[in-house]
Amino acid sequence: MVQSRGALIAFEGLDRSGKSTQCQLLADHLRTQGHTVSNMRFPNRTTPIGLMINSYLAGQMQAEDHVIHLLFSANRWESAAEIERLIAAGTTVVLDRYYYSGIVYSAAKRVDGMDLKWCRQPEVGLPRPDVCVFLDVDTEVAKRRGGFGEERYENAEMQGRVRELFAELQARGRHEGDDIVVVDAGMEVEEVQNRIWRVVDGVVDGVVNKMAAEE
Ligand code: DGP
Ligand code: NA
Ligand code: NA
Repeated sequence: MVQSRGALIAFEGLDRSGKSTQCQLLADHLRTQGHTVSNMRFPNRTTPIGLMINSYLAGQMQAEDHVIHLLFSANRWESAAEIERLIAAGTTVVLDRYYYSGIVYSAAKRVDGMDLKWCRQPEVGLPRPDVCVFLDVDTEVAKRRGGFGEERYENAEMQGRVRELFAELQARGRHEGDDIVVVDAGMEVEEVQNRIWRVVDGVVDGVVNKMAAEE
């Protein structure tokens, strides 16, 4: 039997949506089912470009809005070949943020000419997820979870616009092909986890079974 490919699963959400925790829990869950799983997060702050992004987010470096947009995108392209390689080798890859954040956070700045369409262009051609799970919490819930941190973008106004734009991206996705599944993340960790499994298990099975059927 030919080795089936791994699935590519992206998680998105506001800051403080519980995303990073859920990425880890999902990876553990898939491993107990016998899958090989790799976690990645974007921005990947360990590369030279990622270090610049980290400085920008910490407010230690200023950058023109188009420039930082392209750096975030470049930071994903740095890992594109690695993602392709892992998936092809049968590893399921779980991404903590991906190009959906890239599109939405920049568009939320309301810079002239930087609309969703413009912001998407540098992301075109990146490995496409089998599913994107958007963990939805309202900004009040997110704030109550220990408050937004110190980083750029972690304020109620920006987060509110980001949430609206994710909803817009999801609505368009039905026509434009980005499959974003919204999961209510305002509940206890276990309940959110169960809802995510219901979505992801079906997608992962679909990827594996489709490969088996094609053999
Ligand atoms: P995190 O490490 O998940 O807390 O993400 C850092 C912050 O950067 C968070 O506020 C979301 C934002 N972000 C992630 N990806 C992008 C991107 O591609 N473009 C922009 N402008 N912001 C992003
Ligand atoms: Na953050
Ligand atoms: Na995070």
